[in-house]
Amino acid sequence: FNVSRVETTPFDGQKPGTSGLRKKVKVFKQPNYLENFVQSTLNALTPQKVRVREQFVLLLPEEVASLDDHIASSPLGLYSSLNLSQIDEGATLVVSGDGRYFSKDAIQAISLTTVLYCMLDYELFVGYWFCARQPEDILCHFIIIKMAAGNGVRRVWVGQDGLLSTPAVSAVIRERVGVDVSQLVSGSRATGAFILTASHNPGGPNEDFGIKYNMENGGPAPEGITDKIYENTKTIKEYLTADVPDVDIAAIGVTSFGGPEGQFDVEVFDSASDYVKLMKSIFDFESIRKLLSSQKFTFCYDALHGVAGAYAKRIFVEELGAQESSLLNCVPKEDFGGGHPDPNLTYAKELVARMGLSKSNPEAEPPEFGAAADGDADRNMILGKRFFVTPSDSVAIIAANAAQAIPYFSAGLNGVARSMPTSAALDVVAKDLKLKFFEVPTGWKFFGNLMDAGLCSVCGEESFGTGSDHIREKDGIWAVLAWLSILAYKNKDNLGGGKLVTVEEIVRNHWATYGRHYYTRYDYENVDAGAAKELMAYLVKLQSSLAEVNEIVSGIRSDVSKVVHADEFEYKDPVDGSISKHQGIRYLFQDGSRLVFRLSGTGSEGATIRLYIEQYEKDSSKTGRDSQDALAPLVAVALGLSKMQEFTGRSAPTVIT
Ligand code: VG1
Ligand code: CO
Repeated sequence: FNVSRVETTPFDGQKPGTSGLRKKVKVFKQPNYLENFVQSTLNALTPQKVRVREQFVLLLPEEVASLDDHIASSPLGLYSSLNLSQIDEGATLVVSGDGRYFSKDAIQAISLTTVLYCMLDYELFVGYWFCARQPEDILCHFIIIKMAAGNGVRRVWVGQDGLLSTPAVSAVIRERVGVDVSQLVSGSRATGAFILTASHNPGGPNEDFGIKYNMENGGPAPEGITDKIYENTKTIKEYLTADVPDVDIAAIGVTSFGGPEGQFDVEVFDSASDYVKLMKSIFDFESIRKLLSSQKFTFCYDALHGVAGAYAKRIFVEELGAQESSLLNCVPKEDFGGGHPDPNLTYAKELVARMGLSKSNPEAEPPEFGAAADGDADRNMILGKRFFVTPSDSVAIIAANAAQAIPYFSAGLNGVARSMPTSAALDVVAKDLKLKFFEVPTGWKFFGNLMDAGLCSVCGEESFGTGSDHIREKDGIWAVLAWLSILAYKNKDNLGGGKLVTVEEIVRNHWATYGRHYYTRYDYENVDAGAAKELMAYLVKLQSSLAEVNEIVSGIRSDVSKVVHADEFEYKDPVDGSISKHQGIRYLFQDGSRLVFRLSGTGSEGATIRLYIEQYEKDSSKTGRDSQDALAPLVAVALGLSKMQEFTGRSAPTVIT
């Protein structure tokens, strides 16, 4: 194939948000829009990450102790542009030798940079979560494949039909099981991924599309990279692409092409097998199978027509013996069947009704356990019979039970972490189990560094995201398997005779032990962006006088405690020292209650204001209240303090979770 340079001009607003770039489909469809973003991303990576080819061996003279010494003593400074630590850790780099005469010169002659540009191998993994969403999605695959070829990438991996869940992409970057390792320099690892998803946002010609880049650890690109990508999008002048013919991504197999820099392969592989294998290595499938196939236990899983459907049948039905009728909406659809693929009490209507939680339509005998996923299957909602588990409680309960119930954690947890707006239920467990604990800004990218450094095993967000260090994304099906493991463990002696321990009992017992964090989130979607900014600015300004704040608070409700601290959340990454500012406005009360205000970074239109409300109740006689009742005073304070209606014109939120 031939490579060509295509001239282009920048687009405004290509700033990756909380989780990549998300825009309306029609925005993405503009000529060059996607190409600009992809090229800007490739340009934001070190050349080594994109163009590394073939393993190479350097013969070092014997008197040179290490490559570092050698680089330091290089008279021509030929290595100066090469930072070895920047080379993809997966690309196997072997440097050794007998040091005979001329070795030094030979090494100098083969400029490392030249070698890296021309000879090192590299695998760029393009993971698509949902090929057939739109004809233009398929087009989108081809655009990226061609650009990858044009940029000197050696090999692209694609899930069959372009389907891969976000957690499966993360898993596959980290390890491709069953790949012919001898063909890959970096063993079974890839160096990065483009994930095509707008996650829980609706899909279809008039809805959202999205793209994000994940790094070689399997996690979302950190802010340092996304900032660079954004800068690149503002100045981009050209992109590279190749005239590679379209590849049939429905058929498993490798297609090879010859290009100016050598061979380029596109490999299409089964979307589920790597992920299934990983899950089997984490959980005790045999004990979950006993539970799921027991007559006493009933189960229901709703994929909301997202990509989780591609995994649900394999895992829950084929591997674990659940009834096929327990799967709802498990056929992936390009528009999610017209629904909003967000697993919460508002949007997962069918599941909510089936679980007996819909007031208008109480089901006679709901299943014992129900769960749902979002479009790209990284989110989860956990339900018991007529019972909702808040995501903040869910991660705390998983952490409290992991070591007993999940083989992967049998040696105990390294530590736990939550996003700032997530309730402090996890904090209490961490304290009790004497675990390291971290509070990070919203967005999964902040957990990755902690996990890479071995500081965190289990983490979660209030936004229905739960996960562990098995990958570097949140994982919807993992969370369901974690809950099923806990249920299987607690019921291992009850499956024959005796009464089953229910989801509700597990949660209520947890509250009795640790206290309960009443929690709710109000979302005001598609608010005028200017009005949302003004509201946030007003809240920041208000923070300068706690006396004034408390006067307002007590004027609204005399039965809430005092605000003792208010700030804008700022995070210093303990691993790389990077600082993230303006991560949400917090009002902290004397009794541990909190109000948090944030602007969403995943919307595609207007602004979304998120208001998080939390109150801690230690007294076990008071942990059984209805959460909206318990939180009513704080809600009133939050709405009054922020002048929500005045700024936004909204008398009620769009969604309450
Ligand atoms: C939301 C959630 C956040 C989550 C992010 C991505 O972000 O609040 O917790 O990590 O979505 O989830 P924001 O900025 O809109 O509040 V997903 O399922 O889109 O990958
Ligand atoms: Co998602």
